[in-house]
This record gives sequence, structure tokens and C-alpha cells, in this order.
Amino acid sequence: MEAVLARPSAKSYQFLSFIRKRSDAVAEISRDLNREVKRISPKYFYDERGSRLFEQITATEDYYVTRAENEILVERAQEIADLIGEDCALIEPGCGNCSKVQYLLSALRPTLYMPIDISTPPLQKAARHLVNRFPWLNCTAINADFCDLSFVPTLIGEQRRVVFYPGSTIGNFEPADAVNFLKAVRDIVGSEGGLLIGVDLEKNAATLDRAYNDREGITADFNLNVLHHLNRIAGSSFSVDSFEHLAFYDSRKNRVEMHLRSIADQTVEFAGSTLNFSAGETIHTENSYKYSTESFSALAAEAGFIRAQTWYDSKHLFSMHYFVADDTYNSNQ
Ligand code: AVI
Repeated sequence: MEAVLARPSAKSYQFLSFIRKRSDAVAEISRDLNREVKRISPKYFYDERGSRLFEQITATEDYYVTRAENEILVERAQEIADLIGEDCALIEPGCGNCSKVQYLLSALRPTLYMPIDISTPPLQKAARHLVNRFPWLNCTAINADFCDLSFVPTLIGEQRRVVFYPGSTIGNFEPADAVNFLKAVRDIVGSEGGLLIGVDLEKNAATLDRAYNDREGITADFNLNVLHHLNRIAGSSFSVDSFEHLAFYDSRKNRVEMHLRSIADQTVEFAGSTLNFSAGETIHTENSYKYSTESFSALAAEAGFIRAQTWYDSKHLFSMHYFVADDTYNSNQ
């Protein structure tokens, strides 16, 4: 992967691209669609339209997640900033439209802000908006799949590092993969750094079912849009109208599952192979795990983090944790 420097419009703003070749993405999707249980990684939701639809989801009455998290950030920004401390480099993997960090920036005043996102135009737009709104901000925007953070140390140097990971995006990983991702974060922040992370709490099935089946049908459009995205990047022949949105909470696994269900027997051409679907068969597109404070702290402990502080919204729907490095942690254990 080679970094491409694009138009540093001010001394304090850089845009770097580490995007993988399209053929790698198509090969990965093809592998997943040819498994016994077909699946698509949720990262492919976020083309330009998908990113817009996600923003619309966050504004629906039924998707409580963003409202609850924003309430915490607005109410607790100073407290959070005091705990994190001065002069850190703030790294935000999967920053989307960078809306959440805006609540923190004035209180925290990081020496560097590094937003990372896979979706190019929304990242460019968000980063430009930020540097206009906060003219003092030193911003290096990275266009990349944030699952590989190996480029971060060389770009940041010796500054103390804090990773900001809001939105409960950690819930979209399988728990074992979440531990591996948090281990990579722990390696990046080192023994002096920290992790500020938003995690959706376990709650009743009705609230969760409503949040992922909003009455405006935006989550359904968001889920189905992944097939348009695939058709565009892989030249595949998905007939989007022949699939329907399915989302439900599985209380045994503590996760909301999203699928696309085929409404007929059909075949789809994808990257040189023919995929057969029977009516009712699904493609698994997303898991969204929910955690208690205790279960998430245990997961983070496996990656070498100790919980320093937790904040909740007034309805106790969502949690924001600050973790620091556990000095006694041995990564080989
Ligand atoms: C980005 N992520 C945390 C969202 C979630 O709640 O799992 C994505 C989403 N899927 C459906 N609605 C929102």
C-alpha cells in the first residue's frame, strides 16, 4: 500500500489514502458469498449513499444509539477531557462524518486529530468541515480500512496517543475479533495512552428490534444498498428488489443480526461465479453485539486495558468508557 498525498490545503490539514485495490475487495466479498452461510462484511455498507443513509438512521426516533451517546459527550466533554489530559494525538478509526468528535475538541484541544475512514468523499467533506470550524486544529485525515492500523505509529511519532472509538462500532466485530482489534489499539496507544470508546448496552428486545427496523424504513434501505454497492464495484447482477431486510435481536448471543432475505429462488452472477439462492435464504450482513459494563470490561481486559471511568446517558441505554493500559498485561498470555 502506498500513501497518496492529496491537496494539503493548509499547513494543518493533510489527506492520505491507503485504500486497497478494488480487486482485493471483490476477492474478499466473493469468498464470503461462496461460504455455506453467505455473508457480506458490514464495511461494504459505507459507499457514498450508504454513509448518507447511516447518517439518516442516526436521526430517526427509533435508533436511540446516537442520541444517547451524543448526550454523554455533550454533558461530559470537560470531564472526559480532564481525564484524558493535555497534548494528546487523538485517533478516530471509522470516523464517518466526524460528528461526535466535535463535542470534544474544544475541551480536549488535541495536538493532532487523525480521522480514519474507508469512504472517501464523506471523509474529505467531514475533515474539511472540521478544519474550517476549528481553525487551530492540526488534522491528518486517513482514507483506509481501519482494521489495519499499522500505518499510525510512523505518521504520529512520539506524541501520547488516545484512540476515540464511538458509536458502538466495536459491537460490529465478533467478540474474538473485537479483542484482536483492541490489542492492535493497545499496541498503538502504548503504556501512556488511552481508549475512549462508546458501547451500546444490553437491553430489552423490543427497543433493539425497533432500532434496527425503524418505522421510516431507512435501515432497510441501508441494508439493501449494500447490493447496489456490490453491483457497482464487482459488476454483479443482484436484483435488489428480490431481497428484503431482516433484523432481529438474539438474546442468547446478545446481538442484533441483520440479513438480506431472498424473496424468490434466483441466481446471481458475481465475479465469474454463479450464486444460487433459494427463497427465504439469507445473506448475513451485520452483527451488532450489546454489552454490559462488566462484560465489556472483561473483553477489554483480554486486550490489556483497564477501565478508568464510565459515563451513561440519562436513560441508561448507552455507555462511554475510558480505558488505560494495564501495565501488568502480558500480550503473550
Ligand atoms: C455502525 N454500527 C455501530 C451501527 C450499529 O448499530 O451496529 C450500524 C447500523 N446498522 C443498522 N443500524 C445501524
